[in-house]
Amino acid sequence: MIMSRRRLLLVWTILFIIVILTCIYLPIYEPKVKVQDPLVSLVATPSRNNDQKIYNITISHQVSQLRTTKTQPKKPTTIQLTKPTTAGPTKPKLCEPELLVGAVYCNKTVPRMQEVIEQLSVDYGGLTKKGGVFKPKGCIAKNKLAIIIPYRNRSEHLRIFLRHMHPIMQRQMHDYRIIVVEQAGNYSFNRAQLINIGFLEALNISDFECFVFHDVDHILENDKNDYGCPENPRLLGVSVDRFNRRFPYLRYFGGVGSFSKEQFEKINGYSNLFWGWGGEDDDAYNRIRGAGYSLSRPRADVGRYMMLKEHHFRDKPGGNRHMLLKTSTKRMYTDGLNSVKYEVLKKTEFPLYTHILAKLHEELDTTRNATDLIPTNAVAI
Ligand code: NGS
Repeated sequence: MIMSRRRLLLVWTILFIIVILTCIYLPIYEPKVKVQDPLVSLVATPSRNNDQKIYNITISHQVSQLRTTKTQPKKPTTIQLTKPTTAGPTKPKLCEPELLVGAVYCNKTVPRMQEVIEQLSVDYGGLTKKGGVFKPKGCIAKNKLAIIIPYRNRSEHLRIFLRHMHPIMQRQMHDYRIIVVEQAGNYSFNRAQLINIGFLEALNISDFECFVFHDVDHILENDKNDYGCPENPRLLGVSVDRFNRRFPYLRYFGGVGSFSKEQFEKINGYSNLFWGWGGEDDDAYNRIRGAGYSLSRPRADVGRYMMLKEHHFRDKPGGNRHMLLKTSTKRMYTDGLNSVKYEVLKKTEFPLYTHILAKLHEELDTTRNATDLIPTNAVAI
């Protein structure tokens, strides 16, 4: 079929217009950009702003659907519970000392107090708090313990004692305080009154439940000798080098003794009448038995102590001590904790111990005379 000339011209014109329009339209055409990843789906539509291309980003509805399906909750992991608990948060356990070694080395060299402080005080990264206080962390100590030291003029012994005893008490995991009760003046020493004062003053500080009355010259040789509350009053030092490791006599209660608060109150503490050396511990033994207690003791290899000898001056023996021992149980409810008279002259919390300086009532000494002054008559042992 032959096309007329007119028709042919019309076709060419239309084709020409299409070509022209295509040429105009192509430069301004930009395709829609699709950005997609497994979790996010965006559609970015370009728009023109002078020479810049701006993409209007639309988050498609499918995205949230996609996310929803991707974050479907997983099947929970099963956690095995030993027992369903009905109570609140679990309580910390009772302390169980796990670092005890048994026999320990006794360092008898005399340190400077500052050296001991730098070794043990919290101020220098140690565990002992001001006042000679320690409390275990992360567990509950069985009891609150006061270690009372009747004291006068034994600075060298005290430094050795503190260096040695703090780490042991901390390994035994006691909640404790070391209290040094010093007799003021230079009248005859009265160990028993200082013990009574230590007990009463300790209870003014805190609600202690156990008490160890400790001569400062006794150095423990076995850290398994427990200083906690005893079931019966307890003699802790049973094997002392000074006695050639032999138990001196059946009624012996010297050196280191331990009581619960109730036990000590029940015997009304120690007698106040023993001035000078000796007898007060024998009297305490009579009270313990008189109150119906039996005396407990650790095994000899555990209750082992070394007694420091150097720098040791013994007071003159008390003149009436043997007489007094005949009336121990008669006096015990009127002479003791309930009759002690004293004044606290000073109370100081030093880094490694609490210090109580006490003035005793010397007129209560029934054997009082001019020769009772020390140290002129002190005997070195
Ligand atoms: C006795 C004393 C006790 C003393 C014991 C050991 O003779 O007080 O020796 O003393 N009794 C009397 O004097 C009535 S010691 O060698 O450890 O100084 O505890």
